[in-house]
Amino acid sequence: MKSDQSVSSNKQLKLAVIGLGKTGLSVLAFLKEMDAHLVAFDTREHLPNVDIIQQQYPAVELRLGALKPGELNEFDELIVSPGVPVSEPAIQQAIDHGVSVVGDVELFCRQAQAPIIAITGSNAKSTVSTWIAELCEAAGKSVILAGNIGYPVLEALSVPAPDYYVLELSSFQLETTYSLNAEIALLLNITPDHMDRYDSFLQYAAVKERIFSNGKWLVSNRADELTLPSVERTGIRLSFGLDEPADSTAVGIQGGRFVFAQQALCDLADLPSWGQHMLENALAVACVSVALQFPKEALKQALSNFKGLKHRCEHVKTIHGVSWCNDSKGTNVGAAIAAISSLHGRLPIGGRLVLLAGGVGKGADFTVLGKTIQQKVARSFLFGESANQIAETLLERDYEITKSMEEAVNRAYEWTQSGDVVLLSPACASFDMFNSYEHRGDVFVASVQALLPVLESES
Ligand code: UMA
Ligand code: ADP
Repeated sequence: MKSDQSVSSNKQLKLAVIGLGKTGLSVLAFLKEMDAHLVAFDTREHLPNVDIIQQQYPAVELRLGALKPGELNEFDELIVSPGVPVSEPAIQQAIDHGVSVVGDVELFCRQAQAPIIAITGSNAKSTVSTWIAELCEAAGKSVILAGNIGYPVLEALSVPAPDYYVLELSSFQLETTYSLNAEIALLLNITPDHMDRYDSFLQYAAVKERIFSNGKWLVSNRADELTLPSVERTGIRLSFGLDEPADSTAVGIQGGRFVFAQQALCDLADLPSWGQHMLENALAVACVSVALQFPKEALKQALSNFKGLKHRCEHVKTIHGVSWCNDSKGTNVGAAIAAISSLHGRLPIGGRLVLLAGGVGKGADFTVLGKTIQQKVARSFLFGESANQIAETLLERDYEITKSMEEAVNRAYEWTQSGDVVLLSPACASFDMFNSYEHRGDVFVASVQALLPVLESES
């Protein structure tokens, strides 16, 4: 692929924008002023916003429906949205014809005028990216947070450059990015996800590792070997972990403090009491503070003020001593295991953990999740496409299959007693029953709230 080709330098270019969701629309806006022939594709036959697109971009040729064999071969460059697999035959044919295939993040990197802090991982990306943005602000720096978090990177180029861009990057985005040279690149963790899109787990892990391409500071997770940069990477290594730091490439915990190079960064006593996975996330944030030499006060402020994000292990309500927790963003096995382990480690004495899970499995193997559930969860209420597949990893007496979120919540309510914790951490995508993970979380919260009239009439 022609990674050095600049779409902004050649007036004769013929460009294809593939996928017309958030990313595709941001690409059209970015390329609007260019004197290039733009053709926009979407494999959906009917786009709800087609009239608006045609009105806003009258010069853009719109082609809807399945991509035809060979129809992309005539282009100079394809700008492909992250949700469109590059394995799509028409895209592969174009690659074979020497056509350059890039994503929006590549276009962004070619133009960005401020250092980039790039974050990827199977889980915790949004949490850590947001936290890093808050850290930069606590240190008095201006920052734009963009990428997979929901704000397309090219939209960030339409406003003045900040001191730092903080980019949450997915594996899909990394696949089509060649010019990333992050000031700091963080690879938080790697557990299986999107296995319906990759040939193997190792292929997925190798795509994640691309975050380190030409990076200055390369930050990895000591507890997860797959996050280490490959040997040929030249940047400065830094790792985070819950253990004691062995040398000055490591941030860790020693004597009740976050420590780097024998220096205390902050006291655990000054921070909220988090579960293990949030502590790991906080250590990743501390690595950024170390690399950018921010004052310790800024780190302490950012760590102690962080409120967490909606739909991530979010406490909803305690009803008659039963605590209800919304982790709807737990969309893969690794996330659900982290949430289960974190809450299990903090159960009140005699309390039991109850799990609500299920949805679109994305080709996942639920065996490891099953083992964790068997060890840590007293009862599971399963729903959606993968309910039976998850059930196969459990003992029959330990789960129930339910037809809806409302039914799962009601059954969990009937089953629990004071001291128990009910966790929604589905380990699956939401699209079989909901519009999004936010919608799923909202339905869960509404179902929990709806228990109250029942309670009121009971008491
Ligand atoms: N489309 C096709 N053909 C296909 C697939 C999709 O034409 O084979 C079209 C769809 O019809 C639709 C458009 O492409 O019109 C959607 O594009 P998209 O799926 O790339 O989604 P965007 O709206 O552009 O949002 C993307 C990210 N989505 C995905 O990666 C699936 C958003 O991440 C991201 O916030 C946004 O760009 C801005 O950068 C979401 C996500 O689910 C949150 N990410 C995955 C995750 O976090 O696990 C990776
Ligand atoms: P992402 O953007 O990668 O999906 P989020 O910050 O949105 O990450 O969190 C997604 C889920 O990941 C949360 O719901 C939580 O259960 C889980 N999670 C948070 N931190 C960690 C961690 N350090 N390791 C594993 N899972 C985590």
